[in-house]
Amino acid sequence: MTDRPSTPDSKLTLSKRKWAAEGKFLTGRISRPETERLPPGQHLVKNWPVLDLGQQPQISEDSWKLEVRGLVETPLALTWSAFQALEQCSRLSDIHCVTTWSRYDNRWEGVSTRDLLDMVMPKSEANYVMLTSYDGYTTNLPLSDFAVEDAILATAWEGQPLTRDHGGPMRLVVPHLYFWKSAKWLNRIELISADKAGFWEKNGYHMYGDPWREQRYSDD
Ligand SMILES: Nc1nc2c(c(=O)[nH]1)N[C@H]1C(S)=C(S)[C@@H](COP(=O)(O)O)O[C@H]1N2
Ligand SMILES: [Mo]
Repeated sequence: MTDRPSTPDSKLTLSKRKWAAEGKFLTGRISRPETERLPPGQHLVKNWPVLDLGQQPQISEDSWKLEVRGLVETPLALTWSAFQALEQCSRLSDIHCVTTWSRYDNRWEGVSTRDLLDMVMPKSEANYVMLTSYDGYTTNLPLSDFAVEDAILATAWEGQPLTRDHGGPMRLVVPHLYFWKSAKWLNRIELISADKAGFWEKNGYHMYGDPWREQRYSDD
C-alpha cells in the first residue's frame, strides 16, 4: 500500500483495516466491461418480477427489528428508527435472477453493508453470513461478498419506499450474485465461520451463485 493521509476517519475500524490488509474486497467482480454486462443465459426485462416463497410478511415499523449477531465484537439489534438514523446512501445496480431475467439500472437507497459491519466489527474468524428473513427464508454468502461496495440494505427503490412485495420495509441487495442471495424482509444477519446452506442452497441451488460463471445449480 502507498502512503495514505492520516486524516481522522471514524469508519476506519479494526475490521476494515484487517480486510484491507488481506485484500478481501479485491475480487475484481464489481467493474465489468460493458460487453460483459449481461451474464450468459440471461435476458433483459423492463418490468420487475416478484419472486418469493409465496408469503409476503407484513412488518409494521413498530415491530421491525434487524439483528446482527454471531462472530462480531458488538452484536446489534436495531429498531426501525435506529436504522433510519444510520448514514443513508444510494447505489445503482443491475439485477440478475437465476430464472434468467435481468434488470438494469436499479436505484437503491438505504444503509451500506460496510457501514453496518463497521458498527459490529466482525471477528477474524467470521468468513460467511447467514441471512434470515421474516418469511423464514434463509440464504448464505461469503462475508467479503456481503461487504462489497455495491451491497446495500435497501429501504427505497427509484425514490419510493420499497414495497412489501419486493421485500419492504428493508431487503438486502448484492448485485454481483444471483438475486436469490438478496434476502427480502431481512431480519437477521449472522456472521459465521464455515459456510452453511440456506433455503435454495439446500434445494439444489449453488452455494455461491455467480451469474457470470452461471453458477445456478449445486452440481455446476
Ligand atoms: N425473504 C425472502 N427473500 C427472497 C426470496 C424469498 O422467497 N424470501 N426469494 C429470493 C429470490 S429467489 C429472488 S429471485 C428475489 C426476488 O426479488 P423480487 O421479488 O423483488 O424480484 O428475492 C430473493 N429474496
Ligand atoms: Mo430467484
